[in-house]
Amino acid sequence: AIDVENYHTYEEVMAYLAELASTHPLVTTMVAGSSIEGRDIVQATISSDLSANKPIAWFDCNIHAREWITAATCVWIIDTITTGYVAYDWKFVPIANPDGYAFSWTNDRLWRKNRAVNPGSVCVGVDLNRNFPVGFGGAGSSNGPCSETFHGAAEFSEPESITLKNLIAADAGRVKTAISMHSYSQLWLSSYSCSSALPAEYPEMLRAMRAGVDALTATYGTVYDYGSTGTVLYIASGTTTDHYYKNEGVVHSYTIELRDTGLYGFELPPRLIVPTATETWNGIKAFINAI
Ligand code: 0X9
Ligand code: ZN
Repeated sequence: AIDVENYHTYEEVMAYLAELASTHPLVTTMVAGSSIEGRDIVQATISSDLSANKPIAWFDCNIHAREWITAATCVWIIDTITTGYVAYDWKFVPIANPDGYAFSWTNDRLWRKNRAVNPGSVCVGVDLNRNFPVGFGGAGSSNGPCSETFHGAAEFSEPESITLKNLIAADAGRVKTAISMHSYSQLWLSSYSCSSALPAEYPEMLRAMRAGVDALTATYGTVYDYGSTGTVLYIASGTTTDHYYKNEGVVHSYTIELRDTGLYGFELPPRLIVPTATETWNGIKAFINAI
């Protein structure tokens, strides 16, 4: 069991997932890859029948180290759906950037990137959400290793981004929706993020995002904006969401920026974990019903 009302270290989250897998019939886990410092990148699957090849709802969480509410929300959702939402298989990478996450606990609460040593630079880390191929190296990313949005030496230069790429590719054709959990800003974002261009399926994406946001807001009145990243937020090149959409054909590929809008920012107090997760889950359920 895990105390979902508090934030937890990497080790605590991994211990919880291992315990769930060994005690809960619907839950399996797999080590999908290793971080630069050798930590496991674990995917948890919740399925009532793995042989049925159901559509998959897939989540990456905490690719940005300091965004602790995202792992906490994914853990809360895992804990909640172990009672079964059987039309889908649910897959989560609760901590997609284990080294950065651990560093944000021990050294620097506001660390964002992974912990890659950058040759020729004293600065550490690659922004994993700039390390994917769509628009790699373009607007909203930096070629400077000291930048918070450093895209890395090449697309997929980092083991953490390769791991997510492999997981999505392994389930190609079955992933009905892929959601990257981030914080903060209260936004539900679609492709494209590498430009202000709109995908061909944008009307369908808007309809689905609206269904999710309406149910999320109906929970506690939390206001969300939604739309393509390039029009609602800012242009960001080399992101997960554009990769899942453009290269893996997942139309319902989104980035959700969880609470808040800046009062606490990345340091959302623990008392807001359960409300944030509850409203987010209501939004995701309504969104899933709409697609
Ligand atoms: O800049 C980012 O990577 C994300 N914002 S954050 O404050 N969490 O760092 C936004 C990325 C949006 N990307 C896509 N929708 N693909
Ligand atoms: Zn983020």
